[in-house]
Amino acid sequence: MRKSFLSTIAMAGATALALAACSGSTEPGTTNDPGTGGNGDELITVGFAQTGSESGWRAANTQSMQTAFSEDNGFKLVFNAADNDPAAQIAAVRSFINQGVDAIVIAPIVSDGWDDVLQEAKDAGIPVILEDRTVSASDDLFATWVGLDFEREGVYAGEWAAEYFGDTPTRMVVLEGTTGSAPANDRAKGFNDAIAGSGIVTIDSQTGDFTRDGGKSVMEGYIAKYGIDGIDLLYAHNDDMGLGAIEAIEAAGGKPGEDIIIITIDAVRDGMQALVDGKINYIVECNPLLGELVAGIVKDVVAGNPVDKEYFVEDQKFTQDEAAAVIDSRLY
Ligand code: GZL
Ligand code: ZN
Repeated sequence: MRKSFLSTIAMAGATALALAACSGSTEPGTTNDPGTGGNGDELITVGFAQTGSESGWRAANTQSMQTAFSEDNGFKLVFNAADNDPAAQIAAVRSFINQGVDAIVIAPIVSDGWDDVLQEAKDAGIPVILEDRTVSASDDLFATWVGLDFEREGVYAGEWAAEYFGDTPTRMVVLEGTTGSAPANDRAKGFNDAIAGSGIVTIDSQTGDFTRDGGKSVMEGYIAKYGIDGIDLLYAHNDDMGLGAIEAIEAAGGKPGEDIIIITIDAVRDGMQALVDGKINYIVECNPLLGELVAGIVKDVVAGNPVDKEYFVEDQKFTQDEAAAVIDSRLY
């Protein structure tokens, strides 16, 4: 019985292939192929909804993703950068659904507001893979999240600050990441948990939207309000806002890394250089090189192989001396 059952399947399969061939199936890799995913020689069409180009980290992440999702690797990449605008990013995902891509990858700008469009992708049978940040929608609406442990990054930063200041009364200002984004929420939580019991007090906390300009203008406001000597510590949720703040501190005649101790997160090249130069005191890495891992997982998802619900990439952390030792060998 079993043998004949299998041979029936084999026959059906062969017929289906023959039909597809003689019906002149559309060019491989075009977006209206019925099933471009899975076959060895056809390109997998992937819609990638990137946040935008707000920081050095983002540039490194985009580069990593575009390199991994190449035609040589079996992909046709449809790329959209949403200029840090959540509504534009959701519209981009909707257009991927309408194009009938084989899979959608999203680096969600903010965590909320994703339920409807993720449901639409699910109804269209298009798997969604989150990279970098994640969403608050239930996890049956996406195949997996390939990201970073933002809360742990905040803990690493807070632990260093608590160690450095101990119970000395310390006035801290914070440059928060994009309001409502997973890294901003979790880096704040991790840091605040880690400094509990220390002498560090948050005197102000506003978003600089992960950009240098944002960090610079918010820091200018802090300096106008408190004065350089009214601030002991700056915690910036990414290097780029920290670098903008450094410009503001120096413009006001202050010495970043001395008058104001600075801790940031990312460890991109410019941040690591400022750390080596003594203008930043401690950096927690946030690894943007996720492309290879995400591309491999997309292939598994499209092929119907089981995948985990989340994959974390390890982050390191650096003092000024540690940065000097590694800066020339880093990939970003
Ligand atoms: C974190 C990433 C953040 C970076 C910022 O993984 O989402 O967004 O920390 C980037 O530099 O803009
Ligand atoms: Zn991170």
